[in-house]
Amino acid sequence: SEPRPKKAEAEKAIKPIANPAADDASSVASNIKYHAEYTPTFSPLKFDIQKAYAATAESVRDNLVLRWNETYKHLHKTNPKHIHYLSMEFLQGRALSNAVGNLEMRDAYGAALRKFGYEMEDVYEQEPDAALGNGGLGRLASCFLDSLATLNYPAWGYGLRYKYGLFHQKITKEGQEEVAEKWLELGHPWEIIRNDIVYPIRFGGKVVEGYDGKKQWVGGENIIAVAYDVPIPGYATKNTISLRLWQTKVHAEEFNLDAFNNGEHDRAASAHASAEKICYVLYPGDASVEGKILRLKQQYTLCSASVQDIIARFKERSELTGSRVNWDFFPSKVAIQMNDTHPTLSAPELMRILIDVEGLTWDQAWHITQASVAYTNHTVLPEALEKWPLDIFQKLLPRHFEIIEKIDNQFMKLLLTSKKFEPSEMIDKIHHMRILHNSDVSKELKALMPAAFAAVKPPVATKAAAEEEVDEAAEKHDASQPQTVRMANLCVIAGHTVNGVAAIHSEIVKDDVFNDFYRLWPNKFQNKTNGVTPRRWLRFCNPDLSAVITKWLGSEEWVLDTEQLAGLRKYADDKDLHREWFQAKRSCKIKLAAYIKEKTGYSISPDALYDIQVKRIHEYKRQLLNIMGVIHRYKKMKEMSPKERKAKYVPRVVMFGGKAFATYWQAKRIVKLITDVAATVNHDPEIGDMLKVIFVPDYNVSVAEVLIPASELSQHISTAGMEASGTSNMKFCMNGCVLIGTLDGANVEIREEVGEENFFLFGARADQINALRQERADGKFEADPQFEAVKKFIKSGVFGTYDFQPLLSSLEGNEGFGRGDYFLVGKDFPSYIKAQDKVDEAYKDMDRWTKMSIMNTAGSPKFSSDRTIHEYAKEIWGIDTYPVP
Ligand code: B1H
Repeated sequence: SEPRPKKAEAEKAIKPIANPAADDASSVASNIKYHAEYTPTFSPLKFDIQKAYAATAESVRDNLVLRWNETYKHLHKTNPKHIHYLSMEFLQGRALSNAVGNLEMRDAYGAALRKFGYEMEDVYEQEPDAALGNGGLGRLASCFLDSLATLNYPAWGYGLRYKYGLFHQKITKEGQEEVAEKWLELGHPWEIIRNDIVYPIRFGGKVVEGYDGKKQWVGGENIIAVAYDVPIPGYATKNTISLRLWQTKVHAEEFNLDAFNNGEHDRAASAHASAEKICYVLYPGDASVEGKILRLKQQYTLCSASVQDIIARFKERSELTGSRVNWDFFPSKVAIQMNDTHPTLSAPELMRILIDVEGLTWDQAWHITQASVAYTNHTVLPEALEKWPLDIFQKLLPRHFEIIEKIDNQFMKLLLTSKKFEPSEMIDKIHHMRILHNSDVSKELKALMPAAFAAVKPPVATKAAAEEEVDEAAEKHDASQPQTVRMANLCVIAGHTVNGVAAIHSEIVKDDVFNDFYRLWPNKFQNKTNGVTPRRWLRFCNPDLSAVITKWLGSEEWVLDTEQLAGLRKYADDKDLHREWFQAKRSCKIKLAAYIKEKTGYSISPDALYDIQVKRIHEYKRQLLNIMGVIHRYKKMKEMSPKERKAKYVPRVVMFGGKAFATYWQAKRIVKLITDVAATVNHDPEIGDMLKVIFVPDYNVSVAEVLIPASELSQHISTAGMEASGTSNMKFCMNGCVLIGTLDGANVEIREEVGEENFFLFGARADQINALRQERADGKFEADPQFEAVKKFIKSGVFGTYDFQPLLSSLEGNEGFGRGDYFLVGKDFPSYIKAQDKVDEAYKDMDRWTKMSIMNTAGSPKFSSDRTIHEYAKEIWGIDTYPVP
């Protein structure tokens, strides 16, 4: 490589220009220099790496803005149907490396930065992750945006601009500590404020009726939402779409000058403070009433601003043709996807605006709303299906409450007359399916109910007696129970489509979670198996393996057409490919080892098997099963001679990463157990490189980009039926990592695609789980002696003095809250250990292992989010591709 010139010399040699850089190093370099001088966000004179990052980002942004404006113009002119993806979470990660990759300008930017004495990778590292999400659900939204742009679909992403992203995780002697995250502190070059895109948002107040009978929502707290747009470039296309993030604030006039001058400084700025706190953090704790109100305000802000924006554009584009706005066309121009129940309010908000502001009738508005919105369910965990206390909801959103009440009544009527249920089931179905839980049934409905009963019951003697019976049945559930608004029920009722996120999950949605709704509307339900973008998750994060793939497939077309990866199958036994594949994997492992050394101080050998489990810490994901398996292995090793040890096991590094919700104590104890086990095992001279345990702190998108390429075995070991899909499983699979897992979520489909001989399966199946829990409750469960020995080993204090009893108690007893091993760790333990022994067996034969690895990448085409997005586009949204010419 060429020698690096001195920085000062290099800078002088480059003339700054303002236009976006062309695809050559010197034009890129002058553009970077231009920004260092004329878009300064850091002080002049020095050009340190931070400034290099900022100037490079701005230079790349020029390119994106050009494409962005062209895309907007093209779509404005052609006016096709757009998808609007509403999500409370977007886990974007870093933008610079991704944008340079999608623009296919890696070489030019790399060479330009070298002229200034910097390596591109080091400059990339300067960027903090945009972590506006918790985990899989948020990252899925970001992968979807990448695919929507890449495939040239007309699309918008809508979210909130949280001031603090997901907390940073610090690992101390006490376990996990949370530290506020500050992605905006040094400025965020990837966002552009749109000062002209501002919408009013109201909370509270009351509903008044004008003499024309029209409802009006007045008073209350009034704030505004301002648009910040983030460009989302497609790969190898001009199309660049927007992620529009809303920031809450109030107009300057709300600042109370009088109060301020009277010394009441906080009161003077209270309107500002109240508005701004809405966008402070992602998922504020909602145990308190205050917390619930804030969370609901966040959700309403996202929905109201986005729906107002969508409507404004619809009207603007209708008027372009010179005709009056024809609302009947709305569903042929607008699709709205609700990412889980968090954006549910977009449905009643659309109703409100259409009726109260645009003057449509209820029926018109209902038809338009239903034809536009659709709902994705991401979980079957009952605690995640959102329910808002009715009183809080009604106070904060009185007009929406009225609208929901009417939707609820209309739904109950439909149910009563649907003939899909036996009249004898009807009261229970209403109780289970209606939106307003435990709220009174209106008179009108009560009048309808006797008819429902009459069909099966002997005729009741008098009308009064019939009514009495109905009253009794209808109110059976009402008494003294908390009244709530069930958002999932509203989604299913208001949306035209409901989808699950993996085949098995979508079956559970139909057979279990929403079975009654499925009986009523079988055609509403679909499956859309998740996917991940092969750009970020293979091409960019794993250049070593990508180069091997491209060489053997003869082109880089697989980046857009993952089906081509299947072409690797025919070389799966080729010794030359094996050698190159192994080398690529090894180079990723060496990079990871350096990263681990830097972050944890532990040294790990690149010759060991790298075994990784990264995801949110949750009991159902069973990191506890993994660490107890590690303890079992450690204990066995200690009982063996070095020779026996080598014969049975291969050297292994077991790595964990993931954050626990701040108040999820059991999850935090699991983190503590992992780090305590690591502290003992990693310092045991008898064990050495045969076993190392690593907790990688502060897992996020960028950390995943280092871990996943280096992984050889990855663990996806949730209790069957509980993980809706999982998406990291797909990323590992693409990167030639073999999975150990249960038949849960997308594992089922991954195993089908890669072949069962290339997947380590264990554990109970989803359809056995209920019976197994019952067996346990009946006291019929026989404990596994190895599992009991592991518990005893922990209790003996080998891993220190921390009290793990509250954690171990969850595995003991037969039933009860937090007891009785609800997640069946003990039940699945023996079969897990067997599967892990098979892993060691397989890894001893490097040819066999490398073939398994190749077969995983070759079997991964289905898990591209491009496939997923094409399916949504065709089967749910009804949108077409519009490449910018
Ligand atoms: C998933 C969530 C989720 N499902 C509530 N549900 C949240 C629910 O802050 N909240 O209130 C946040 C997140 N996240 C995940 O979605 C599933 O567990 C994964 O299995 C799935 O792969 C992912 C994407 O579909």
